[in-house]
Amino acid sequence: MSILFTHAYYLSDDPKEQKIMKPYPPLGLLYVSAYLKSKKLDNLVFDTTFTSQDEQLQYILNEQPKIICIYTNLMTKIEVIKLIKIVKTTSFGFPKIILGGPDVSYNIENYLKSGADFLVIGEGEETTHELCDAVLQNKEFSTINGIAFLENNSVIQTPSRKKFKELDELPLPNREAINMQIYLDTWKKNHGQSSMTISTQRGCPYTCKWCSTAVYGQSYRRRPAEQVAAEMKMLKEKYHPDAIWFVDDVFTVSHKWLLNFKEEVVKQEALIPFECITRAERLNDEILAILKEIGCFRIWIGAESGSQKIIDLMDRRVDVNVVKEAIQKTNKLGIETGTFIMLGYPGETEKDIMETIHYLKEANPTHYTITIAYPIKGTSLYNEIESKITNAPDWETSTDRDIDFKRTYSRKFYDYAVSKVVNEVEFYKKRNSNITQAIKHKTKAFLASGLMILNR
Ligand code: B12
Ligand code: SF4
Repeated sequence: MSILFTHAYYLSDDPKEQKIMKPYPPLGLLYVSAYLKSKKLDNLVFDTTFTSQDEQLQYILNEQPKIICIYTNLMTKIEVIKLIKIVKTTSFGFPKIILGGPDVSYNIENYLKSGADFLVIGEGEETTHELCDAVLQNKEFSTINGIAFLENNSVIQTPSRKKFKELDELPLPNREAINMQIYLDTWKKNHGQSSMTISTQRGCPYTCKWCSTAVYGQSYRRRPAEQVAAEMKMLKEKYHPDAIWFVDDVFTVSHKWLLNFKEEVVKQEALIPFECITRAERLNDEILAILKEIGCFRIWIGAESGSQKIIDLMDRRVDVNVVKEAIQKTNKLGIETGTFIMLGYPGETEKDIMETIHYLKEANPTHYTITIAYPIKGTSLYNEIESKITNAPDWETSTDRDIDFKRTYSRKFYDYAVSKVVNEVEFYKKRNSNITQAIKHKTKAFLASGLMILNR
């Protein structure tokens, strides 16, 4: 086979995820593979999640593909580059390397100089099809929109490709090409229930400064509700998942779509319990009732901070009280809630961190995650802090997560701030039910406060 799709995420190399054990297949790559297949460009998919790089290399050695298309994101980048350097040799037949995915758009020169032959910028389906066809037929490729390549060591970037308008024309992700069962079994073994992903939406119309819009831009396009329900019905019959995660940026952004979706899942008997991410101001009593009715068991509602000042600095365009109320209302309905917190955003002070603790106590989400803010290339946040970068390690062997910049306090301060937030919130939750545990958390929070002072 001439074309191989692969990625470079190896679960066995990810101790953090080995504790979480909620793996999902690379959906975007499966979308592109399916599109090529629908255009009669047969291709193979080698899914690395449950394999090692050695097994992947052996596979490539056996298949000797002419083109290797690799999904690249911020975290898998280092492994992708290692992979390129190994396969661009005689024993692998010098395949052409095409990279796509969210990390390539703003790191064009670096990826090309690391050995990639072509980058597919933005949505992958049409561009990868035209590019693979040109490479295999030895046709001119410089007229293809949405790509980048090197010519005489200079970067050539062709005009951007128009976004795919009619999402219903896209074939479903090529899930048959990979071993879906191993994902389902891993979930079942670790959590008692299995889960799969579905994408119904492309793009997000909002402007949060730290968020990467490298693939879909500030667009909003939606698949017809009827087609999404049909996909759920198919997954239900073929894979029997216990749950679905809609990987959409703002699942309830369109209330009209959600009403249609409700009708369709009921009509097509396609209901599968699901979780989704949305924004607080796109929820109201009616929408929450609909979500509950159609099997939504968890809603992730972003706030990122309990301080309105920080939310505004992020250009998140939401009122912290609206987020708090949305979480409280969702809890009351018996739907689990989750929220994301970011510490160390430029401009954040201790007062803002205290407001975040207060917000978490009052909102009381079932789950929350805390990230120390980092600048993804191409985001407004990156552009804002670029002149304040204090640590930018070698590009090929580090990720954007390793970039540090001058913040209000030292980097160490924020590690202790995370501990303070977690322990204050745990103290608050346990103060009336488990006094021993509560005291333990209060002591840890006290210690963290001391270390924050020392590391200011
Ligand atoms: C689901 C998801 C996850 C899941 C991944 C599970 C999985 N295997 O799918 C989990 C929760 C594990 C996750 C983790 C992380 N994620 Co994430 N995630 C997403 C999310 C919400 C959806 C991805 C998706 O399926 N989209 C739908 C598909 C259809 O779109 P797509 O993947 O972009 O594919 C299109 C193109 O990229 C391209 N394409 C895709 N693959 C390929 C391959 C080739 C060869 C080609 C040519 C083209 C191509 O064509 C596709 C179709 O047009 C996106 C946001 C988003 N809306 O996309 C963030 C997103 C991808 N994640 C992001 C980040 C930062 C992370 C983390 C680093 C977060 C963290 N701090 O830990 C980790 C990294 C994990 C890891 N080790 O890789 C960023 C990526 C930024 C970047 N520059 O890389 C995004 C864009 C979020 C954001 N807006 O900032 N994530
Ligand atoms: S954080 Fe969510 S709402 Fe904000 S721009 Fe990104 S996807 Fe859109």
